[in-house]
Amino acid sequence: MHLKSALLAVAFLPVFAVAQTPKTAAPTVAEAQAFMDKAETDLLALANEAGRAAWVQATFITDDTEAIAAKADERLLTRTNELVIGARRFKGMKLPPDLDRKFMLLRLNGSPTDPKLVAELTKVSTSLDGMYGKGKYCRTEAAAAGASTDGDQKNCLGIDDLDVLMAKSRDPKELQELWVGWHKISPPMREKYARLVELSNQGAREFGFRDTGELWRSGYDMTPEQFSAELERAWTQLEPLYQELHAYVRFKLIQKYGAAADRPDGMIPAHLLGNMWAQEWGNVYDIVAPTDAGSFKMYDLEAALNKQIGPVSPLEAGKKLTKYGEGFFTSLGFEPLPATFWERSQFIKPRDRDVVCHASAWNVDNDLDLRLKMCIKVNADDFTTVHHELGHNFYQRAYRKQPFFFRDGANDGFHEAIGDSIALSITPDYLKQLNLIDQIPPPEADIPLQLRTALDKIAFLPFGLLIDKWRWQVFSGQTKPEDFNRAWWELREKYQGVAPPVQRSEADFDPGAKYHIPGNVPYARYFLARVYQFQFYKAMCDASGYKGPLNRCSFYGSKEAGAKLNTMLEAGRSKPWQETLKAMTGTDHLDAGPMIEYFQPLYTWLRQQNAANKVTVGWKTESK
Ligand code: X8Z
Ligand code: ZN
Repeated sequence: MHLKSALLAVAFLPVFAVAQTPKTAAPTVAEAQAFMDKAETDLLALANEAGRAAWVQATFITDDTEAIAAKADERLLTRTNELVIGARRFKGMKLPPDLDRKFMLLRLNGSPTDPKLVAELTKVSTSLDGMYGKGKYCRTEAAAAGASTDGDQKNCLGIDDLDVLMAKSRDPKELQELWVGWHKISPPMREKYARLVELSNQGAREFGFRDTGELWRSGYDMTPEQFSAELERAWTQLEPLYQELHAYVRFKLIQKYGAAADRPDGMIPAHLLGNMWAQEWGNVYDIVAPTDAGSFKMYDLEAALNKQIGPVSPLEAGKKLTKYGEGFFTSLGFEPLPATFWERSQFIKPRDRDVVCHASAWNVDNDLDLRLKMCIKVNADDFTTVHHELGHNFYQRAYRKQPFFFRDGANDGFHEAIGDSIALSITPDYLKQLNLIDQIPPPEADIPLQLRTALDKIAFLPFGLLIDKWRWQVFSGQTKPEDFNRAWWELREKYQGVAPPVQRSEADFDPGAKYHIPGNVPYARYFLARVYQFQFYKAMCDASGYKGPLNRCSFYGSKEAGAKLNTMLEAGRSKPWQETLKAMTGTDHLDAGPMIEYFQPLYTWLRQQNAANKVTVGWKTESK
């Protein structure tokens, strides 16, 4: 199932239905089992229909495909509602553990029970997704003059093109122009988003949750309060590392850009970090590279990939980039992807229609119909993203034999972490084995290499945390629609220490310019994944017999690491994630330890640099 459909399969249950349930004899375990069997059969069929419709919509956005996808989601949600209501009969019964767990998972659903409202919810939700997919920034002739874009004749750029320009441009004026241009796609989403929040909350409430945020936080085999506390605990462990990185990067950006990067409050302007959302900063490595790394010069992965892939069509290039990811998994002992994956995936942006370029991985029939949907460009970011997405696909295939309710990640953070834990093995050793680089860098390259990784991994943490902090406030009503943008920037300033490049107001709707808000995809999963992936990576390095500093480990080709991973993947969501994690890593909780171990040398180095440069660590915000 497509991840988003899985989450849309979150439905509701009306109170009046309880009263309508005829009074019968106490139900038996056999009846509960029969009820669940039927539920799984029905939901599988409806989820597959919704998955197929969602695929066509995401790869060909039109009013018709939106209507078809919304209708299929409506059918899925309506049936889910009926089942959650029907399941009330079995509440409180002593059931075999697997059956009990399936009922628990079924109850993690809640959408409005009024048919009109559920229809409206799926329409609003599909339409927001389409608005993001269709989003473009059309540059004026003057703005585009001198800029290297491969946009179409009207100079209209989709997010795939903008990603490249944000990564490569070193002109603060141009970066600001692109940032402002893209953020114009979202004000028209504001009203619809506010309605989505109302409708989704109504559903959650009908089913006994305080609001949609609480419903989302309930899916982690612990209470919602415990879940929030887990996130805070991990963030507290990692925040000092983020702060040092922030201070160092800010210092280097000021050296490069001068006044354009220098704010008296100590924050970094959000357009200067090589990424539209300042969520990952690896693209500005060249600006912040250490000057004391001896003769080591960072390799240019993009150039190396392009050279090896050769002068082929963009589609061939996209497939070849994907093959690197598949090759890693097969080296661990996994079967190659099915032929249909290569036939049915969307590897590149089609020339003549709107699609959702934001990368995703699908299993359209919850069996072997695996697909990737990307608008691939051959560069370092998409190389990582391909591994990320294939992690989803290999997970989907591994748990496909589980019953329907267990065909999912142990939790959604696991799903997001698999491919990334593989991508951590893209070390110089690995790149050398693939003939992408000629020489293994010397030991003094470790700090630069760790810095390059930290710019993506550590820089992401506060962003990964704040997106759902914003949404939880919105769902709970603490943040009202008239404060959407103010609350957004308060969190971005507080957690990330980044500031908007130009004045913002409630005429803007900046959250809507980030896919997961209009896409309605929960985001705490990515924060979890940033931490879990180092736990998984360490476990697989250990399984492969690797000894040495964690950041140099690659378990490429290790069948032992692969077997360990496969055991975790095959289990799907059949057990509480704590048990699955324990079997994999020996630990039963989210643990920042391996991530901190990985970056320990860099942390020491950053502190030395910041002290030597007399840099103030931290920043001031009005809300702090
Ligand atoms: O959305 C994604 C994946 C698809 S699940 C490409 N990611 C987050 C993002 O882009 O914001 C991966 C990293 C974080
Ligand atoms: Zn993902």
